[in-house]
Amino acid sequence: MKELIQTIKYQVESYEISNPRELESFRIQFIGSKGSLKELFGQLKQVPNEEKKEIGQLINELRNLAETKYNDLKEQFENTDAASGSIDFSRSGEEFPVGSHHPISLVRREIIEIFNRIGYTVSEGPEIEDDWHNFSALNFPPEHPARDMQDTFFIEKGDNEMALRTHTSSVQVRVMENTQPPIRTISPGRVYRNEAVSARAHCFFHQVEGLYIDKNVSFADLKQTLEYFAKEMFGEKARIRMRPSYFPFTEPSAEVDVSCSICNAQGCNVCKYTGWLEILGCGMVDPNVLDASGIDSGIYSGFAFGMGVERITQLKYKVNDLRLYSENDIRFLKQFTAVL
Ligand code: 2U9
Repeated sequence: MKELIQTIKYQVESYEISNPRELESFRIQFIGSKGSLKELFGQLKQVPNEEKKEIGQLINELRNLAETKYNDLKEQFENTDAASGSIDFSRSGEEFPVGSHHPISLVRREIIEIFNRIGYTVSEGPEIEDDWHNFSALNFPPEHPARDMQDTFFIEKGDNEMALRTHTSSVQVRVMENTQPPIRTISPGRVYRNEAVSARAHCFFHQVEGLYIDKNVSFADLKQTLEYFAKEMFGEKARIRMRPSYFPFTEPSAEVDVSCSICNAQGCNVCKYTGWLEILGCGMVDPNVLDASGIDSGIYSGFAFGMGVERITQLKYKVNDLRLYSENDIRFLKQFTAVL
């Protein structure tokens, strides 16, 4: 028994306490209702009568030792409390690192907000698509090169051949299948192309595609909408121009350039001395596409557009290598800390 008391005395003396949490652990271990001292007092009953007095005294001394240590430290910690005035409130706060949003997220959010303001909702859909939603419903002819292994990642899924979507138009096909016009929606999302990775091409990137279907929708509506977008995104001075183009899902189709904001359309190395930068593609939805998804092309017409978020980000933040977006280099990412 004496040995046990000696061991616990040594533990009490050598117990290191530097904060209130450790002090509480000390209390529980030695003084508390299930602590060592309570146990020692319990064992005193089994001590022969002639030794009881001496052992009892040793345990009492040990209890005093533990309680004194506890009370002294408790007082010490309480005195360092704010109430005692010992905290210096004028001391500058500790700095803690602030994270940043990824530039693609920032720009995607900005694009969404711009279209939200003129009544567009956001639609999302699967990244693994069937042939119908990714190609056939969008009027891709059977021999179109995009249907080739070289351009698209195909996935075997049982008997079904599926593909990683090559554009988010597939989401809008699903919207058309499930909703009657008026439809006014944008679909942001990640898309995949079977390309060798370089500064200018990647095997995945992000798109925002837009779709507007109603009675009497015209090319003039499309142009006005995209001019609004360009001014919101690149500033009041921004102008757009349209060049004829071709896509299977729109007719007529166009590519859209925005005036170069870097040189005020005067010509610089970014716009290759043309004063213009390509930002998106667009067109009137091909009547075949409307009919394929159950929308009567005799009653309704619509326009659609598509843009790469990386491209818009490149122009807005002057990022000239696509690989930077997915390499997680902290030196690149932390440049966006201040942008909300
Ligand atoms: C439906 C019908 C038509 C979406 C459109 C484009 C033109 C276009 C490219 C821009 C750069 C893709 O990211 S990119 O490589 N997109 O040029 N996209 S029209 O047309 C649609 C969408 C949905 C139902």
